[in-house]
Amino acid sequence: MAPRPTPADKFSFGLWTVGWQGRDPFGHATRDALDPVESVHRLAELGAYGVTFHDDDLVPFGSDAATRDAQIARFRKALDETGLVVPMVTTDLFQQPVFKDGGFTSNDRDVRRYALRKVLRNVDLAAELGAKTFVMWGGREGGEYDVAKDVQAALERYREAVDLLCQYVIDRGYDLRFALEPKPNEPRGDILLPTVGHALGFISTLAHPERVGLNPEVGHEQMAGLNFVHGIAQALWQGKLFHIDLNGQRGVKYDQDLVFGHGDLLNAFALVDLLEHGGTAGGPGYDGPRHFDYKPSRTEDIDGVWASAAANMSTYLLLKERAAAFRADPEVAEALAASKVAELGVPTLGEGEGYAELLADTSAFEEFDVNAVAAKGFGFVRLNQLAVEHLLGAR
Ligand SMILES: [Mn+2]
Repeated sequence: MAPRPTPADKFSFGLWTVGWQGRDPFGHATRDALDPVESVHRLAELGAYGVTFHDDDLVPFGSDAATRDAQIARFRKALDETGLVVPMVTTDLFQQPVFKDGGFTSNDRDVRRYALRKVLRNVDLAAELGAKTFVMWGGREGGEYDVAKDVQAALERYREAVDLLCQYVIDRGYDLRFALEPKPNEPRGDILLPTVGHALGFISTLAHPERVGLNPEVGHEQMAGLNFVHGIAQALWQGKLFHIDLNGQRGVKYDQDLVFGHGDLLNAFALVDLLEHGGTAGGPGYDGPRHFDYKPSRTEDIDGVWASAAANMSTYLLLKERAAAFRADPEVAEALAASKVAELGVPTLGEGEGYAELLADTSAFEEFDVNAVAAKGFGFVRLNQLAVEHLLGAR
């Protein structure tokens, strides 16, 4: 039996996830549009604690001020009725034709100024609704033709935009941080800030780097053949995991946005173990929202939409149970010790030791038995098999 989620689990969903109608480049919608108010009620019934949105998910693009106010009021009423919170808000700078060459990094300066205005308006709404994180996925920031985009200039404009937004939230006194969401490609042939590593490098150049972190997505790293757990571990290590997008992806192909765990299940197990328990050697875990950015497959009807939403949460909770059992198993503790996993947390140099002391230590080199140490195995396969047996419920 899958455990039942409660708001204490901090599960959240984007309106665009359950609201996806199944339109893809090859086919029409397979489901009717969902009213955001209905989504709020259904997600609350399923045990979620939060709901997130792009501006245009909540208020159709181009609506007049009265329509916008009325729609926001309906949404707030649904939040009040259900107790759902809005931990994160994001801006759509990718669907409208005006953004076909991007928002912050469009070659057209007028488009860049319009994009900034669209985001600033949405930052005000995010603060009003109590969101703590403002995600920026630059899906259209990129290109297809190397000669048509000056990437250095594009990064300069990207930085200009993020610096301006940071200054705005600081001046307004908003308790809001920004989280960049890397993705290698799709919809652009190549997207700027394609991986966790690229985004971390970019953040280090900003005027207010402390205000800006990451919102990595499982599938986005795995589309590039990268190990998501490694990316998350580095983001945690640098204090930059501000938010996370959980979903499933099967290898290097288009962005599948499957249910969490419906891709690389072993990597998902290690991810939940890391988020819940931190590193074996004592590095930090994660206590923010467990946000699902998935798409209910277009083969599903509306009942399948809600079943898939529930499946994300069930899978997470099952993996959390399995990871706890793994951590509590004395045989695992013994295997972890045999593999010296925690020993990596011990500094390579001793207290107060520098290169002079290291050079003077004959046991580190002159007397070090290279062949004896090289002959000894690490036992990593046995440890991984214990993880597999816990994951499969065999222990
Ligand atoms: Mn995705």
